[in-house]
Amino acid sequence: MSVDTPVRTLDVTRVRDDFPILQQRVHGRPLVYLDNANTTQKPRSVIDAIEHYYAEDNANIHRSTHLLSERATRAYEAARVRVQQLINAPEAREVILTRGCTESINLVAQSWGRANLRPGDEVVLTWMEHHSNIVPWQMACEQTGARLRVVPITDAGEVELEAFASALGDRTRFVSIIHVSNVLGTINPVAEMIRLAHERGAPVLVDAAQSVPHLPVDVQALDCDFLAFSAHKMYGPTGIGALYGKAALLEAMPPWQGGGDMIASVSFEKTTYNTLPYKFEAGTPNIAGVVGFGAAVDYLRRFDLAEVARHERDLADYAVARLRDLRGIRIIGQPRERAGVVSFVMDGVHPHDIGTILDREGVAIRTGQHCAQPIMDRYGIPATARVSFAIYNTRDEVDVFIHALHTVRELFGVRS
Ligand code: 7TS
Repeated sequence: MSVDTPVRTLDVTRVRDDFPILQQRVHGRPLVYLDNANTTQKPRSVIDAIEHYYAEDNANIHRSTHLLSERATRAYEAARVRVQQLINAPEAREVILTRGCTESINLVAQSWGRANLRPGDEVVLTWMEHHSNIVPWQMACEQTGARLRVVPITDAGEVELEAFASALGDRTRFVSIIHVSNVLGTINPVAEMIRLAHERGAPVLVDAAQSVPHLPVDVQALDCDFLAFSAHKMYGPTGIGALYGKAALLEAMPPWQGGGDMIASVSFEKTTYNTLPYKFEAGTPNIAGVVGFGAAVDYLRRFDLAEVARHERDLADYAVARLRDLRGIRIIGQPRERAGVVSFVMDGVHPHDIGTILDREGVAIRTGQHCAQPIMDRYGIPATARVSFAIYNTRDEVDVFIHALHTVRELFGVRS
């Protein structure tokens, strides 16, 4: 599909037909898939694009002169342009294709971080980061003598701008913040946070793993310096993702992995590096994954992302309202700006037991710490149960989920 295909209105029944996996039953029940923050399902167009690539075009890219290699290279670079257009990056060379959000953040921490952080410098994060936006910075801090500065969150699960501003100071060298929390659902005011960080001269990375698939994200409007996200959370394949970076910053950064394709010339005395974006793409990449990523971007761009965001917010609000009707449920986080993510705990029942029983009812959710242990510590809980919505979910599915929670309560003898 061309990226110029007109935007289609969100007709969820039709959308569901695009996803073969949703048509099945699990444990004899229709599948209700509410684990989309973990990974989303894949539409037929993405599955077909990957199959077509292997059946028709498979070859290595950027290397050979034969036709298949030309086609593979074209498909790979066309996907980069689709990603560029999705996030409104000024140039395609500012989009580095990586293994995913985690690798994108590690790239910045190891390349920018090791080159620029000095003893005593501070890297500012929030308390609601995913481990993949904590640990890479801890590693860079260990290597350079810099340290983390963590902005607290409120009971509602929000970052207050005053708290954020007061964490910024003369020692702030870098800011790395989550756009949408994968646990609390909070949409952070990142544009304002970026403005405040820039006033201090600190570049900002936005962890957009949970925002790019669910709301309009425009890197020029945000003025972020880096943006990291994964294809598999936006209807694309696993093991692929992107890092956007402003060209001037990327140009100044050293490569972080060496190997084929990232060089201009190599001798035992001296190696010179390739231009952007290839400087950061060492070795044969996941070409089929990138092709699938491009198809996923095409799929997403068929819709008005503001409408998608409203749909998923509606499902979250509906789930919150229905959960509030149940006694013994505590919802973790009540942010005013919320995406389609709701975490909760139930008195007397461990989240893992909730997950197991819901699975028997055909309802797939995630339970545990969601790779965000500091949030669990913040709320004094070991784990949560979490529902997270995507474009194909419905209010009827929320009803099935709530009904299944009644089964959990009955099995555990929790009084209604
Ligand atoms: N950042 C955020 C905000 C995330 O939610 C995740 C994954 C990542 C980074 C890492 O993405 P990856 O594709 O590189 O692994 N979040 C989740 C989740 O909520 N449940 O499972 C994975």
